[in-house]
Amino acid sequence: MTKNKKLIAWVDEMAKMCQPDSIQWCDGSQEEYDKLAQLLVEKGTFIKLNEKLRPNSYYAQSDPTDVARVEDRTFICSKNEIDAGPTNHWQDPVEMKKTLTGLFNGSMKGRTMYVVPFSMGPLGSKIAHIGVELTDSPYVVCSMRIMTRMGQKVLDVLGDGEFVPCLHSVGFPLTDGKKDVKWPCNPNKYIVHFPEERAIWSYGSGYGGNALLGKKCFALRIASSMGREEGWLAEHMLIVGITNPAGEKKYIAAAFPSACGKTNLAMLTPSLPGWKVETIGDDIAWMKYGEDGRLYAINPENGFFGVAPGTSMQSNGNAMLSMTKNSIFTNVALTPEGDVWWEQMTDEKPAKLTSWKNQPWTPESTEPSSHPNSRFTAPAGQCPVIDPAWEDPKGVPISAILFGGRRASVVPLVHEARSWQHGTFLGSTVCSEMTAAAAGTIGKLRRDPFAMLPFCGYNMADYFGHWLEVGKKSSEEKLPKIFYVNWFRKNAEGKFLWPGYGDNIRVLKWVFEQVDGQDNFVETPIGKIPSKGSIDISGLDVTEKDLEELFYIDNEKFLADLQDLKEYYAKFGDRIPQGLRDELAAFEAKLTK
Ligand code: SAT
Ligand code: MN
Repeated sequence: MTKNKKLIAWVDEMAKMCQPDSIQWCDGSQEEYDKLAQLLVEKGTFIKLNEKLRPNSYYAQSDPTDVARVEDRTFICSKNEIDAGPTNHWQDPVEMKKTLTGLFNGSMKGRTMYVVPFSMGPLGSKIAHIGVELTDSPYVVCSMRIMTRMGQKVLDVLGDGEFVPCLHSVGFPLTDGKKDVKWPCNPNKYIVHFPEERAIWSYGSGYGGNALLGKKCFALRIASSMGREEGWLAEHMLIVGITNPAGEKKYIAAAFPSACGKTNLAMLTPSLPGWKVETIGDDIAWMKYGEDGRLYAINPENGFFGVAPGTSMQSNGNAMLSMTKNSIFTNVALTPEGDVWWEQMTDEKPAKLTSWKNQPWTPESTEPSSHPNSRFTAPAGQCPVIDPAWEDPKGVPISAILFGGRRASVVPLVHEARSWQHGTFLGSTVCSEMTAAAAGTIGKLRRDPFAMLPFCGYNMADYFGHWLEVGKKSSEEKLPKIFYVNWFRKNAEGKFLWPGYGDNIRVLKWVFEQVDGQDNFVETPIGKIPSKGSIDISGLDVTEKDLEELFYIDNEKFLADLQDLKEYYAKFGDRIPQGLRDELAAFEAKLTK
């Protein structure tokens, strides 16, 4: 229970609007979780998986229209439209509140409103922040218990303090004798952020980032805007600890657009003997300055909400081992034994499955058994390579930041920025080639600056400016060094030049040594690249010629990229900060010299 007046008053006010049959304050206990899971089993939302194969785990199929984040229904409602910027959808906050109040009015009739206090980050950490989600979905409550620190212990830490109010309804009131369905939702969806008020209202969806409001809504969109006001960074980054054979350890953070293997890198099994990689987080990093002028990062989350298809013992054994128990699986396939399966989990496809659409499935079926955005929800503490410091309230000192994208050509395996400002420029250039089969789009660049495109809670150009400002608060020696990687370069025959996966440790090793001051680099117009022989290819069948291709820099191609970037920057008009204009001009000069 709580004495927090603001919280009590807010719950009261929201309950008056949403009109639930009852209100339940969640304590976060195992008993409470088990009861809610049992309730979900009775409703048909959950199927309990075979206790012997997957203890204390559940399987859910969503409504087939509610399967992913809805970016076109996601709004940043700052007072002024320009503060949301050209990459976000905006509506006037007063208007939006009116619309939403209409929708939330009576939206929880016939249901329970759960009060879910949660901490993003280790309880009591100076880097952490608290939110409270009100939701009418017990599926969301169960998921929040895995994905965040949740319950009474959070209220204890909160005391009279500030919290981010997060209101969520699936928008399916049980009025006039309406029967409940296994995945209630509403075709009319709104995922709305009020950055000035630091509030989130989400209506109509029960899935992932639309509904688990601690994740993208709070930990990225609202937190990025809090960070801007308070001088810290909320980033779409994994965090890993790397230990070299001498036992020295460094932490790095890395941002990639989707489909670049972020979760795999976060749990990488190194192919180089003596090297160790340990996981702090796979999706989000919050970074604040420590007293020593270094940036310290925490993973604000408590679990992994990972894409299931493609995950296997080969591609990511540590992820597979993280979800052997106490996990929730959504929109994958169900086996006759009461376990889960998805595409590429095993070489051999099971003979018979129930698909995510609840249809019989066989290897002859023309549709995949699992939705491409099907997910596992697993406690981070179950990861076999979870870093011993992953719950350290101080966070871990970040020595390097990696950006990357998927590029078949142009961009080398790795290059290093000349400075924080240059690194910020590199972050702003993050893009991936579209792999969609749609005619004419293959190879076209999708710009995703800092991999934050759908997650930046304010004007993206101001966000670039914020990065430059953060850098000015410390000195280059103390700031993380910034790198840009591309695991996906191909040769003329269309074959990948780099093996990727566990061999990416070879690139991390170079990064580690650069941070250590080894200076194994040569200067190029794009930044520093490894000097000959400084990428360890021992035991690989990568040839010297392959390496040359991996690091080949074609000025003309970079100039074409630069043209595309200029057009992108133009969208932001004069808000692009001077520091990035300077970097762009300097880059162009180097390329044309
Ligand atoms: O659904 S989430 O937003 O949590 C997952 C993702 O899109 O990365
Ligand atoms: Mn993500």
